[in-house]
Amino acid sequence: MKEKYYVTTPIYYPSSDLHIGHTYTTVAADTIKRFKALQGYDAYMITGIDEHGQKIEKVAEEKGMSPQAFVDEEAARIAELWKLMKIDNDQLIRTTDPEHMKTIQRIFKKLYDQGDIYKGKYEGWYCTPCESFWTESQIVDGKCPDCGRPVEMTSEEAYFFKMSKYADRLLEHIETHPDFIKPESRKNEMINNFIKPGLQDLCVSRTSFSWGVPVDFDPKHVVYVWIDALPNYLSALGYLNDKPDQMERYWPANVHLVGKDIIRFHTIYWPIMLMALDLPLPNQIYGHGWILLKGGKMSKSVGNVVNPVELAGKYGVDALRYYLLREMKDGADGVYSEELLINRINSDLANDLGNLLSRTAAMTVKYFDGKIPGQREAAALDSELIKLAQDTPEVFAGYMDKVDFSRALEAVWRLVGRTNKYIDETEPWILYKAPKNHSRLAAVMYNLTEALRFTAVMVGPVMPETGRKILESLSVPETLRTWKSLEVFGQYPENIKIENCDVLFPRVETEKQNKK
Ligand code: ME8
Repeated sequence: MKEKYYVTTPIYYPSSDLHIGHTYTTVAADTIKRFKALQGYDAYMITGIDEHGQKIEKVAEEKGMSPQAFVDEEAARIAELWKLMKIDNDQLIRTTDPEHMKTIQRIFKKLYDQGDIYKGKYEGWYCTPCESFWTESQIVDGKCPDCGRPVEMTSEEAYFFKMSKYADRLLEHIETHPDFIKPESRKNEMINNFIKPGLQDLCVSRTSFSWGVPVDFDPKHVVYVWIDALPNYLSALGYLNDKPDQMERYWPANVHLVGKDIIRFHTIYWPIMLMALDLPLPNQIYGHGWILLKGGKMSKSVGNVVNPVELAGKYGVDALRYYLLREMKDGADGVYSEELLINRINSDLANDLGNLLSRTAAMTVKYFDGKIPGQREAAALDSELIKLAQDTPEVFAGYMDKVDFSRALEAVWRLVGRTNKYIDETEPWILYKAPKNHSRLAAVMYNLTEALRFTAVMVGPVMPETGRKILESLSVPETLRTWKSLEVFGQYPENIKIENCDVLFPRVETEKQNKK
């Protein structure tokens, strides 16, 4: 039986349109899933929508809609966006799904029955747009420390989760599992800023609004935000609900991919909730940085967002996927710029990769009518290219497993660059002139084709369409499109016909370039 790999994204708020920040996380999770599936894992990926809460209630009201009608409409749009972005998610979890709601009610009851949740009174500062409670010491000049907008003092009866009870166990887990929180810097922040100073009990119900999962044994309360949202990773697998039970198959998650804005909830509240439920903890929570615009963080509530549908329409889905994964580095913040995106398309995609494919295909067609002869003469010059091609998959996989897409792609582009250089070094057009050199020419074309096969298999998880197009242009048989097939260079079969191919990535002409 195949080993499993379970990867998740946050479930996003549908209160306004999703932007390239959400697209980044989802593309990243999809790429991990595709890569693991390529390696032979039973890979499972979920994403979803966080549909409850006061903010959704308000937005729906402003639009003159019921909250349910509003979230239904948004969910359909989000599903479209992920389809456009070629996201191969196994489920799109919605917190309004009846099965998810069952899970939440049963978790709440279980935690209440065992004494981890108790009834008390909530008094404190509340930021409505962020749906966050803050203590006196956390607010900054009377404003929300996250978004800088005014907070309101609230007081109401509420249920609380005893966080502090599990703090020591959590700290020990984090300290004994070095990969649990990544990148490293986020781990230190969690330990020093949140866990060590002491955890406060978490407010887990509200009575001031009703758009949420009702607490079934005390229905004037609705379950409050994090305890409704986080268990989506379990409700997807049928935990305490009536969906097919896939807990044993997929839990614990291999990686929860999240932005740094919600790493605290995923590395503190979530593991504590799991401990209370007596469930194993996920292997890793990876908190990536933010995509910033020149002026600061892109955010739905600030309204300065970059629309992925527009970008994909203008530059292509694969180009956008590549740009996002290549430019975001080391889990740090990255600044979005259309100019950089265009540069990546023109240099990495059109110039380096696209030209390599079109030259290779065109030369094979011109010199050998598309069929590389079996009689091939190797030369010393080949070994460097072959070695690099053979070594690259391992380097690539090492970075992919560290969620370091940028370096993984850099490794592939080293191979692409080396392959282009090989064309310059071997000068196929000169070899072609003398028939006695044709067996040498055959070896050159063969090595180019193999190097491109390796490249295509590796880029496939990042750019599914591009990977497939390259493999199809080179008529690579299915059996040589697998990860395992990259173990040995030189498997490309004889008597396969290569055709001239369409341009992979058209160059983007900009006004600046036209002026030159
Ligand atoms: O927080 N750069 O939903 P949300 C990079 N519902 N990533 C970004 C980003 C940016 N500028 N902006 C958003 C919620 N993201 C909760 C989550 S999970 C159980 C509940 C991505 O719609 C990033 O993954 O505010 C971030 O963590 C997430 O979207 C926040 O989405």
